[in-house]
Amino acid sequence: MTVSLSRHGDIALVRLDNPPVNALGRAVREGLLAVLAETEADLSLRAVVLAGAGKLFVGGADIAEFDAPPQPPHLPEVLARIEAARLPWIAALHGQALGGGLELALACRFRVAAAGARFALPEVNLGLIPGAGGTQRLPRLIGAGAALEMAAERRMVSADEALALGLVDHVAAGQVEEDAVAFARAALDRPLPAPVGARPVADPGAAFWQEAAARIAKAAKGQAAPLAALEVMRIGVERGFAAGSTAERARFLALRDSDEAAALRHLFFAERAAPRPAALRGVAPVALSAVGVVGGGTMGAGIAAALRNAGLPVVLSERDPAALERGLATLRGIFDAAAKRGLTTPEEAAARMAGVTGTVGLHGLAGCDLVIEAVFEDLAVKREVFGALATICAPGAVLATNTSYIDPRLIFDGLAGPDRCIGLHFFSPAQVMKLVEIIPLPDTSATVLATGFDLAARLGKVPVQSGICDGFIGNRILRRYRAEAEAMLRDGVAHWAIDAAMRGFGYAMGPFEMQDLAGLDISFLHREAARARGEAVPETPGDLLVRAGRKGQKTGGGWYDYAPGDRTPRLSDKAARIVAPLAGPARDMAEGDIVARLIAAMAAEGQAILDEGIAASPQDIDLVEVHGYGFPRIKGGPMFLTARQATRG
Ligand code: 3H9
Repeated sequence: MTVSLSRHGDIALVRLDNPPVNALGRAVREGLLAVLAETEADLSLRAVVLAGAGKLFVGGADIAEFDAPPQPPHLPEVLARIEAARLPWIAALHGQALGGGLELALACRFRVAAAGARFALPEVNLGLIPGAGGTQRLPRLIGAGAALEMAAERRMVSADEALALGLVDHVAAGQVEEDAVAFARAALDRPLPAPVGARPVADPGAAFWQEAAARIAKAAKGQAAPLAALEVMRIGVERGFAAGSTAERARFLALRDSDEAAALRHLFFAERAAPRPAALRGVAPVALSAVGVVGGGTMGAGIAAALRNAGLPVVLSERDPAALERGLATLRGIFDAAAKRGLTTPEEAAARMAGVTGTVGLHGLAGCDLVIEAVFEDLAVKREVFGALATICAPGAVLATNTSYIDPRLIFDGLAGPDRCIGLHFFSPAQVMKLVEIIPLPDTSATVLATGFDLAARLGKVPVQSGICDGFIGNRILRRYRAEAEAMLRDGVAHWAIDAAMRGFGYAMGPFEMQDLAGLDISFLHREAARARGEAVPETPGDLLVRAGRKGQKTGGGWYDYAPGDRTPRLSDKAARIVAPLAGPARDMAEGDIVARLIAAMAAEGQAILDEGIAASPQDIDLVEVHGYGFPRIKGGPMFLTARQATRG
């Protein structure tokens, strides 16, 4: 039974039981109406306590239903019936009450919270607004300011905060269902308050709404939902509950069908599927008590920081004392910066640093269960590191390379215990970027593969398994993306027009601005090395810029000019003259066409990657692009976007 009814004397206890998160799917909505009819008809009852089974009250509406037309009974109607019931309903809230789950609680006459309960309206994360009265009842309970922070600005509140705000009436000292029954009995001795939807709400005035709209629009980064939540809340505050509810429902339904919401739903389910590949079901990972990191450069220090942020003890190895000192200083800088930004306390930053042991050479890594190599991208250097580690580390220790381009089969070739070797490709800055590409070799054991996934979960990262190819999934698509951008240059489209189009699409920067940030010299050196080996690598505009001393931001110029200490790209006549020999006769191209051509190239490469079995699913490719390369989340990823456009014709 998804909705069950039991009796405690004159109090009914309704329990929702719809694992894993008691989502308010159709069966639950029907069940609620059925118990409502039963309790309303039972004149021996005086109140109804509503609780959720399992680890939380309700995680929201059933997101899996949103790809099909809404099915009756609709949630707003169910909630309106609960609010208008003869018997007062008392929500007993534990774990979390999210989205439609909080809206359900708002339709009750009272709310009792367990001490650790938390409350949020996270619909905007899915490109939606609350669609069952959340934007209307919440301001009537806690005021427009606090309600807006929750509905439009992702604020989650604890039980104590909820009590202070008036969102809940009581925080349970003991078991929340029992407390709610006792609360109900006591409440029945007093006159009942008005239903939340019938309560008055103070209008904070036009200036408040305008200021909030400006703030929310700025933070929304092109997303429609946050501002829509404000707009419908404002209608309800200014024109009343009925007008607000009608506006809310209309906006919710329109957003539910939008590309933005479909994209965010796609990522919601992809992100939840990623950590649990079917092939690893039941496979236990290696238990990690200490992790080694070889190399204290930007990448190694970033990985060490990510490990420490997750509470794992770290041994950081460098080849000489000076390099170790630099690595430890980089790491300290990362923790101090986090404390300065208020992300941790100074004490916590110090504790994270205290959990790092520095060591010169590799012998200090002997006690680690996992060692991640993040040294210079050079096959011989990496082989030397693993040759030594294979004898230093215990036979069961996992050996991982963070290589981004070198074939890991070459790195580990001939090593004893090939089953314990794996690629773990982090993205810079590793303490921030969510993506980890997990690259098993032909001999990697399931236990070691499971350890990679387990590590990613512990670090709060998104794991994507990749087969072996040049650049794995992400850098291979990046190469294709850049090649297509350069092909457009040869067709006469200006680099700044391409950058502007991709920024307009939602990237933080375009492909040429990105090259300036990363530095043009590294890929130039790769091409030069290939040429030295006798490979036919055609001249690129990047070659011309580097030869002219323009390596990007670090030299004050690349594709653009940069003023000292300022990362703002400025158009450069000089750069334009340098690349002119490789650029076609100038022509305009509409922004939409530029974007379409680049996305099509990415999706085509993604399809090739799928066809070759390098990636398991289009979802995995989209996760790589969104979490590793800044693809705008509200567009869902190149594979999703291309498929959705194709179904539209
Ligand atoms: C809404 O409510 C709209 C209303 O305003 C209006 C309606 C008219 N639906 O995250 P986990 C699944 S919009 C369906 O790994 P955790 C999830 O896919 C909704 N399924 O667990 C996964 O399935 P599987 C507003 C859902 O413990 C499993 O549950 N609410 C839903 O780390 C476990 O998920 C939200 O946006 C759902 N609502 O975290 C909350 N939620 O095992 C979204 C989860 O098959 N959910 N699943 O892979 C969350 O934030 C987290 O899932 C939660 C649990 C905190 C609940």
